Amino acid sequence: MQMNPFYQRAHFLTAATRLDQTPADSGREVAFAGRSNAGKSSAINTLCHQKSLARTSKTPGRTQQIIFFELDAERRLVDLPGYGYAKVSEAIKLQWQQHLANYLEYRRSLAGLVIVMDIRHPLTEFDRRMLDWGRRGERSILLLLTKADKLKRGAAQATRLAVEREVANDDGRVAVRLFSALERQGVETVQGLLDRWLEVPDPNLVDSAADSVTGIGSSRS
Ligand SMILES: Nc1nc2c(ncn2[C@@H]2O[C@H](COP(=O)(O)OP(=O)(O)OP(=O)(O)O)[C@@H](O)[C@H]2O)c(=O)[nH]1
Ligand SMILES: [Mg+2]
Repeated sequence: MQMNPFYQRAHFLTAATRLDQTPADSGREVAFAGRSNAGKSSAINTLCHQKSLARTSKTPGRTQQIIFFELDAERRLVDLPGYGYAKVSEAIKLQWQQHLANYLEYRRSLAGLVIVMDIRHPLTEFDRRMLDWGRRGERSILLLLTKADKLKRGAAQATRLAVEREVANDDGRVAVRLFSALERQGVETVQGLLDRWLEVPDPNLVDSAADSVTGIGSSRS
């Protein structure tokens, strides 16, 4: 599978603290949720082949708003605030959870949800709650086991299998993949899933469509 240059064009669109500050709810978007410090922002950067598109940090709680990155007029990636960050007050934690819940429940353009989990601590209580929310909204879900570089290959695969077994579903709406921002593992596979959720135009089809317009290429089948 080839790397899709589409994601490279991602750029900051806006940051929202409340639902009424979010961009127009049209087109399609994929949001990255997960525990604080799990590696959400790093995963977005890696997938978009950019070093500092989304701000990352060694200190948990870096991303405190809903951050929207635009791919094109119809497509966005969304970096959600991490949950479970201990150093903020209970009141703020509850407020974030409410924003998250509202976003997940009412955002119609949300086509898919990526739940980012540190492979060493998969499926925490809040991850499972996110999974339930996502499932309820009939969205595609990816459980992304990141920091896979922290485990040996065999152990990483075993964790993936264990998580897959736990979330086994009949409709195939929940996928489980290994990922590492550090080693760029899983980038093409995850892009392939995002391509489908976001309905990213296949660059080859776009080319051949352009060719058929100019009468050079063979027609699309
Ligand atoms: N070894 C390794 N470290 C990673 C990987 N992905 C992220 N990290 C590190 O984990 C820390 C947190 O990464 P972030 O991407 O900022 O995490 P986040 O989920 O966006 O965190 P919040 O915004 O605080 O919720 C940083 O120190 C990253 O360098 C990975 O694949 N491998
Ligand atoms: Mg972040």
